[in-house]
Amino acid sequence: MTPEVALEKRKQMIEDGFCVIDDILTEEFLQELRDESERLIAGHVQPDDVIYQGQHVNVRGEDNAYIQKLLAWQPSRDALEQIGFGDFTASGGIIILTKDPGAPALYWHQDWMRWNDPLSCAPWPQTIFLNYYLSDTTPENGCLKVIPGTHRRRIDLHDRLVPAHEQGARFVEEDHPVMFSDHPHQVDVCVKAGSLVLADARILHSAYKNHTDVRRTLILAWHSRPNTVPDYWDEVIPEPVANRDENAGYVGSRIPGKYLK
Ligand SMILES: O=C(O)CCC(=O)C(=O)O
Ligand SMILES: [Fe+2]
Repeated sequence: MTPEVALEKRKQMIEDGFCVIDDILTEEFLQELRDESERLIAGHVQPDDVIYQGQHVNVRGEDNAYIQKLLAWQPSRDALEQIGFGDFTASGGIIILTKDPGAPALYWHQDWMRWNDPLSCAPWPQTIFLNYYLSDTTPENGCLKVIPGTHRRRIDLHDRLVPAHEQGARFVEEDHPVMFSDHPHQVDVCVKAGSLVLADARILHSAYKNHTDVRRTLILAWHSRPNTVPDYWDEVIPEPVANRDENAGYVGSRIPGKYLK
């Protein structure tokens, strides 16, 4: 990645809340991950409550050499470093999320769990997901969709959504008119297998239903950085962030409050 492209990706993460980096995995490693994810899925029973997320297999790097290799994958680490995100560290595990043939859409949601923390209004990302799609994705097979800018700006949808995952969204009906809606500002994130999608945990995102007869597999790895101002940041620091009390013990929350304007 050239310095210009890296700067562009960082800008997109800050302004839009997501970006795509192509050709991160080699063809050989991609095939290893396909084989390994199929093996893991075969030995897994999908829980009933994750129909919208897919198989949902949790794997720790320390328990699986392929996953460890992915978490330490040098091209990804280099890309993060170039963008200025070298201080992000992996949680240590990944989740294999699928859209099996005919599987339903994923509901609109965001994954930030710290909405009581003033860091919620940081312009820069604190927690991101690294999404590795193991096949090409399209609206037909369940690609990701996002609403750019919603990691920092409240829109109509924020106040109409059922909170994500175990907090409610897993239990909504498949025809829920808001959770599975189309939004005028949504963007389809169609990628090539082996590309890397980076996204801010705060961004509103969802995924289409898989209308094909081939499984769409995703390996998702959460990464977070320290509660500090990033080295690259030379613009204004929002007042709540500047005055944040590191020892306040903010209670976790998935529901955006006063820090989402
Ligand atoms: O399936 C996808 O493309 C995204 C998955 C996701 O965002 C989630 O499960 O929280
Ligand atoms: Fe998500």
